[in-house]
Amino acid sequence: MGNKANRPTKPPAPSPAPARKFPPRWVWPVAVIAALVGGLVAVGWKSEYDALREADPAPPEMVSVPGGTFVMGRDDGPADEGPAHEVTVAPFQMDATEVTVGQFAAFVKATGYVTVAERPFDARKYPDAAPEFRKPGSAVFFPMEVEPWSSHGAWWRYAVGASWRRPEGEASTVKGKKNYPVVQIAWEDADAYAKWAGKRLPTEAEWEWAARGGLVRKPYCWGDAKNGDGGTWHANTYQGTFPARDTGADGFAGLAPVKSFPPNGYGLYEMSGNAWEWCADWYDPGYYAASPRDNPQGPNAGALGVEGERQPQKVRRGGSFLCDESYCRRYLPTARDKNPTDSSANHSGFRCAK
Ligand SMILES: [Ca+2]
Repeated sequence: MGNKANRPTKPPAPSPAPARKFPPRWVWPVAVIAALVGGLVAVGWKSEYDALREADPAPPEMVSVPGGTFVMGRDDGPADEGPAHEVTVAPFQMDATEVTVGQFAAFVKATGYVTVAERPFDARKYPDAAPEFRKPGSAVFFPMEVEPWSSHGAWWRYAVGASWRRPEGEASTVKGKKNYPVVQIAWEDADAYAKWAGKRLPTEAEWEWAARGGLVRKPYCWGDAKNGDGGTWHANTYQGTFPARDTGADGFAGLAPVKSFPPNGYGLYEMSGNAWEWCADWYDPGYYAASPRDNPQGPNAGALGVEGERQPQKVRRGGSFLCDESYCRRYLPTARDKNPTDSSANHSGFRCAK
């Protein structure tokens, strides 16, 4: 029996609000969003590896290259390698290796230098550029199944975000590659580094003289043997089916760290293969017919319209890890190549002289 007086005279109070659940319901969507954002930041962090962490403060090793007279070029090769002609070069110093990622990082760390590939698109300089070229980036090699002679250069793609810090494009880094040649270097970048280091780029004549390492009119920088004959590899080039598959029989499918192959007679490493090396000279395919005998410095200006290129071009030498016997034998000491001063790719680097 209940006590009537105690009966409620008012409607029962609403039951008390249930105790707050912990964690509250809103936590879960927020946590999911936070995890997604965190994941994206982590991925971004990975691609934004700070290349300056590779900076190597040690100055590049240089070797003394004696002066001398030699036969530059050849008459039995591509037209621009002739005529073979005598040239005298004064003694000079040359970097023993291609400039490394570590050495270039030290330069950028000290100066804040921004390479051509990293700079914002310049619409005044390239008013006709297609939309895909209007973001900073550079050329990257993509292996593909094509017949190289009928698809010249099809294996080059413009990769947004490619630069010396990310040589193969946005997802790549130079982490742990301090001793690899720096690549994605335009002539302007190489020249800027050389000036900062109190050096200069070698002339084309110095380069060829140095590449021969004291040998006289030999087909290769190391002598007569083909690269890989008898299992001996002298340079980092391309084996397999170009441009589809590099077997890396020489030990490297792609760039090799500097000093991976034996030096030439002057103590210079990888003058042949690995990365292209910019020279000081403008390129003119007919220059050898008119060049001076003593210390030629190249023509006063680059030839225009060479192979349809609208800009004047600078010489580069030595070939790269993409040179192969079937398509591009330009790792030979006489072989010439050229590119505009603002052009870079993941096989183009440099070394300095003084
Ligand atoms: Ca190789």
